[in-house]
Amino acid sequence: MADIMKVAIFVLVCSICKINAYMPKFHRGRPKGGMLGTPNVKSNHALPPDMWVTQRLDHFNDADTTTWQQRYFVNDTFYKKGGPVFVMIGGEGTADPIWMVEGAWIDYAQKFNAFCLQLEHRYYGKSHPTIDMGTGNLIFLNSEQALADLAYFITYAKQKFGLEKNKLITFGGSYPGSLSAWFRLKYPHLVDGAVASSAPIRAVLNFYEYLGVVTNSLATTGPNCNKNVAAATEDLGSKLQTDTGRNTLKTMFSMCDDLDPSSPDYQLDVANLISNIAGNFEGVVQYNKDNRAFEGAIATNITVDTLCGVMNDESVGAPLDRYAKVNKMILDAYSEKCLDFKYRAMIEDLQKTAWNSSAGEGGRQWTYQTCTEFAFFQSSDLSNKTQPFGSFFPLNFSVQQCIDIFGSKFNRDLIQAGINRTNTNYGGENLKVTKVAFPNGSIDPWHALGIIDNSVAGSTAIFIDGTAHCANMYPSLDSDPAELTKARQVITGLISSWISS
Ligand SMILES: *[C@@H]1O[C@H](CO)[C@@H](O)[C@H](O)[C@H]1NC(C)=O
Ligand SMILES: *[C@@H]1O[C@H](CO)[C@@H](O)[C@H](O)[C@H]1NC(C)=O
Ligand SMILES: *[C@@H]1O[C@H](CO)[C@@H](O)[C@H](O)[C@H]1NC(C)=O
Ligand SMILES: *[C@@H]1O[C@H](CO)[C@@H](O)[C@H](O)[C@H]1NC(C)=O
Ligand SMILES: *[C@@H]1O[C@H](CO)[C@@H](O)[C@H](O)[C@H]1NC(C)=O
Ligand SMILES: *[C@@H]1O[C@H](CO)[C@@H](O)[C@H](O)[C@H]1NC(C)=O
Ligand SMILES: CC(=O)N[C@H]1CO[C@H](CO)[C@@H](O)[C@@H]1O
Repeated sequence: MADIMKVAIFVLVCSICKINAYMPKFHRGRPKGGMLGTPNVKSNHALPPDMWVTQRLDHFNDADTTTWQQRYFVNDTFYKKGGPVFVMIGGEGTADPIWMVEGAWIDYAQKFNAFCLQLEHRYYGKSHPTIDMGTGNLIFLNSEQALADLAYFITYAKQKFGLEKNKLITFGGSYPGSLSAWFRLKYPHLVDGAVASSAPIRAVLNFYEYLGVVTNSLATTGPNCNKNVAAATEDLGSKLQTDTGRNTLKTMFSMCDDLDPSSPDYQLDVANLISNIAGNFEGVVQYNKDNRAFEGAIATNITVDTLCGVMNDESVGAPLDRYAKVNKMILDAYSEKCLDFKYRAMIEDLQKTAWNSSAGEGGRQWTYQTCTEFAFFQSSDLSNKTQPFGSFFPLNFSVQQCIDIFGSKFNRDLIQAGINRTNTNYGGENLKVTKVAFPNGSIDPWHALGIIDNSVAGSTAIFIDGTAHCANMYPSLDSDPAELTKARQVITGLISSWISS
């Protein structure tokens, strides 16, 4: 049953990506499907059915009584009377019921006899508060409304399932990791402890540090990988200057279209092209070896070692040939015939407002949240040439997308004001919160915006050397690094102390 569903999902996702691949595989640090991937396991368990809760559209306007239906899942198999309630917080993609039967939190649930719930985030998956994703309708898409959804859902579910007196722990990875910490901050009477995995808790306009961590991660394989990427970038930059060079690049990188310097979009096309090529490395680093698969389990065998193995392989040719080979490897893994880089086509995809449009899997919604609340723009602006991907996709490139997708109002000032508001509202890295565990991985580019030491009194930073984004959430394997196993044990100890105090 689960396998049939996974095949169905796989076919669906892939039919979308074949019809239309203008949306990069990796956009704003987010792979299609969302930042927390699907556990990379073949599950024999039947998946629980969709359940629905009625929610207010606007939790902050008592005069607006409009409601909508939000999806959630239940697994009560492990529950024994008096056990805790565990809530997995949904994020910037469809909530996947496989998390109800697999993952580290399910192991904890078994150990602690917990009642498990997962709530899908508003505007993602099947949780549609408005008729479409028109820009005017997206004003109800933000983290504060999502936290209020969670508060009303928890109150409702505790009553419905007779769990009023039970302790409650929230779980989340990546953006939902931040929600997990922020929920404990805003609604401490509803939650007794929180696990906030790889949580970017500080909003920031120019997240140039991201490529810095990617660079450091590539450097773990030795100094040559970054050197060869830098050499490839330099060659690429000079080939862009001539017609012959541009034609060579088109063939080498299997581009779908010609690079046309007379087009008014030429600079944006180049920025998009190079940001997509760098995205090959970003996506692999962000999810290196972490027992996870997104988009139907493709490309999980491509690791940092694979990429750097190719970049350092002189038998392939010059560094630019090796860079092109990496690109081909990723295109093949996703069954894409050619590399799309047309900026306008990508923007048109992201402008579509129907729930069933290709960017409706979450690309448009997450872009809106980055343009209004968090930014996290992964630019190539790292100073002093300390990353090897060139300076082709500056901050301005990300800001321009907000304007082109949502309208001229969504300019840099609006984005910066949103960031200020987010950090004022939650505290940024000065977040004052207790009983929250913040696991992060040393090679995860997002850890640069996480809690980086035990400076948050009453909460616990858990540093996992050598792992990537949200690694501690996926099912454990015998082959897991000792650090990861230890992190899971620390989390178990914390949960035990939160539910017994
Ligand atoms: C809960 O998860 C366990 C472990 O995967 C599974 O055996 C069980 O069928 C699940 N229960 C429900 C109601 O989904
Ligand atoms: C990854 O696995 C696929 C399918 O099994 C295989 O075709 C591909 O060559 C593998 N790639 C690498 C880099 O090992
Ligand atoms: C999307 O939904 C609309 C209206 O519900 C329908 O007319 C259209 O055919 C659907 N498009 C796709 C690609 O499924
Ligand atoms: C630039 O990087 C080099 C080598 O890493 C370092 O020696 C130099 O001080 C840096 N310059 C600035 C302005 O940061
Ligand atoms: C980005 O730079 C281009 C070219 O310099 C300029 O035309 C455009 O207005 C800039 N966009 C933003 C949002 O600053
Ligand atoms: C955001 O905050 C910074 C300082 O924290 C301030 O200098 C800036 O003017 C603010 N920007 C906006 C648009 O609110
Ligand atoms: C909370 C946490 O684990 N922080 C770690 C994140 O990564 C940095 C750098 O690798 C560590 O220094 C932090 O301790």
